[in-house]
Amino acid sequence: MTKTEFVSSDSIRAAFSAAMSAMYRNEVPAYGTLMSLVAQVNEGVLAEDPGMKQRLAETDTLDRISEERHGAIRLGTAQELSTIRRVFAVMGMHPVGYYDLSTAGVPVHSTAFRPVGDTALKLNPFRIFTSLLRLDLVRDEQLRADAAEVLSKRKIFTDGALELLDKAEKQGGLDRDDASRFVEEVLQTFRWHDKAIVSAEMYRRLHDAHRLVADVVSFRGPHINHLTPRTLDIDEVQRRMPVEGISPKAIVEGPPTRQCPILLRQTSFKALEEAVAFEDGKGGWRSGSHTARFGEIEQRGVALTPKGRALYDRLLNETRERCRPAADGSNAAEYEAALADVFKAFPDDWNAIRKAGLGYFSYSLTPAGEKADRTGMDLETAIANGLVQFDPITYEDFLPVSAAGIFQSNLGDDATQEFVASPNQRMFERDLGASVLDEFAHYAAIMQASIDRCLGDGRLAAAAE
Ligand code: OOG
Ligand code: NI
Repeated sequence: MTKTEFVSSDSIRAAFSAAMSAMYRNEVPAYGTLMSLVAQVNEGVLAEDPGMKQRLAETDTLDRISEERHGAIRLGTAQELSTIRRVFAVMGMHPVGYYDLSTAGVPVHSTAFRPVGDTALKLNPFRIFTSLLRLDLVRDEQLRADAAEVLSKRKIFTDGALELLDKAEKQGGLDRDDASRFVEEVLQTFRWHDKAIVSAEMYRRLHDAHRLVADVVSFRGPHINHLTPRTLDIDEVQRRMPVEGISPKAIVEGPPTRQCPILLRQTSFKALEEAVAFEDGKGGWRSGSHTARFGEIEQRGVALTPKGRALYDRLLNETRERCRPAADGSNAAEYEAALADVFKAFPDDWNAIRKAGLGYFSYSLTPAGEKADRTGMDLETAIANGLVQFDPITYEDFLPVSAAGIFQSNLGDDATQEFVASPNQRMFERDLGASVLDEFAHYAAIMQASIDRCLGDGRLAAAAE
């Protein structure tokens, strides 16, 4: 009997992300325009910075520079969430982090399904920010019951996807043919449906509760609501979007432009109003519209420690107290100036960030370090003597305030609503059927492992606390 050859989960994820990209460009032409703009800007940056080009070539990421980094979906039920967890696991994507968006007036909580570990991230970094609707935050009891009823009847996965999912779990993998069928079947879950599963009246009631409630409940499935390629110069893409005829959101979310990038900066073009049909109750259709889908770009920097993150959060709050960005962009310049000014308090030098314990770094021996006798030397002395070097660890997760900004700008500018903040990670993990990985613990472990590799031969004494 011949042994079945399974396709790696990394290559299933790569095929899935390529299929999503093709589908989305086809469904949302403005997204194709954004992709070309990103590719042009990235080429321009690389032409001007041969050093960066070489580093990217060395780490084998140059050809994939403008590929998608993430997308997002919004689910309606615990059952959908736990099944999607199993589906993503087949692609090597695991839940990392818990995000409570209720604080920002959005009735969902979320996690990011993503590859974990350097090799998997390098092979294909695609992740899906996945939100679960919180009907418990909707006040109108009748509406809550009606929405739950609609959601309980829909089936967001094809039979083929579910069969192959079972097979993958039983066998511990999928062969080439099954893997490509799996990608095809799973892709169907994320398609756009221009026919709603509710009446215009029901849509209106859901929409009045919150636009996002209408977006989740009214359709047959969780359409992918955006995809996000990586840009090497987010400010430049933001500037050039209007030239290409796409309308950017008012400001870039996250930290300001810096020498040493931290966390995540992102921006998007505003969601498009699209034609949809609602049930008319007589077996026919009534035309209407729905706004949900957009395109986004991201630029990532170093992952911050809890201390660095607390400083980031404090400075961001301080900025927003000085100047709250208006959705129409009227005070965008003022906001950017305030952001740059307030963030002067965040060191903008890798070694300063590292020494202040604000960021996570990966340590390695230099060629001199490999040869030197480092007996009894501590980490800082080894660095000072050029025996150990350090590189920033890239932040691979998301930012709740930025996510809320992205949600808001795509829900319409008047959509800000108050919900009582009520994080409920326990409920989320119960619905997910698993616990989420703690992002800080994860980065800390990567850093510690790199220190241990430098200290491993026992010639270098531990210095990092
Ligand atoms: C998700 C928004 C979060 C991001 O980049 O922060 C997100 C959504 O709109 O469903 O993707
Ligand atoms: Ni996003």
